[in-house]
Amino acid sequence: MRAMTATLCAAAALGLVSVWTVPVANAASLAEIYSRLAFEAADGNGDQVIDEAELVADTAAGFVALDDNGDRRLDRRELAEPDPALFARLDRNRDGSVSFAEALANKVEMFEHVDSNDDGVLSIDEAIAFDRQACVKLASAAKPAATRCGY
Ligand SMILES: [Ca+2]
Ligand SMILES: [Ca+2]
Ligand SMILES: [Ca+2]
Repeated sequence: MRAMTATLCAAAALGLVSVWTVPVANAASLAEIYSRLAFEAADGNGDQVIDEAELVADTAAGFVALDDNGDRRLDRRELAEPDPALFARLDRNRDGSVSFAEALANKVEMFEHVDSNDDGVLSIDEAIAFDRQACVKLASAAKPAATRCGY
């Protein structure tokens, strides 16, 4: 299960793609199942919370899985031609590719925002909120009606 989950999560771990945009009737339950699987995969020590070290490890795993040519940068092709607005948000120094530092900066920002009780770790409920926020960001960056969140 973990290997399959890792593949499924690779892109979503970076907040770059989202299965929360799947336009099916039961998308809400799919989204929550996905969030729980992603949470389990990211919770390396199994203590039911995701700390910042686990977030870094999860982001790194996703980054490596997407980096087809191994140059430690994600270009548009490796990101499956993302929406230009989304890409621009990730590519902070505007050099045309997303470095690990840029990908991580995006994740850490979201982590801090979603850690609503400020205890420095994400619970499952906060993680679901985190996923939902990633989806909303994607949906707002995407063309209207092209995607919608499963929550
Ligand atoms: Ca943990
Ligand atoms: Ca690359
Ligand atoms: Ca860049």
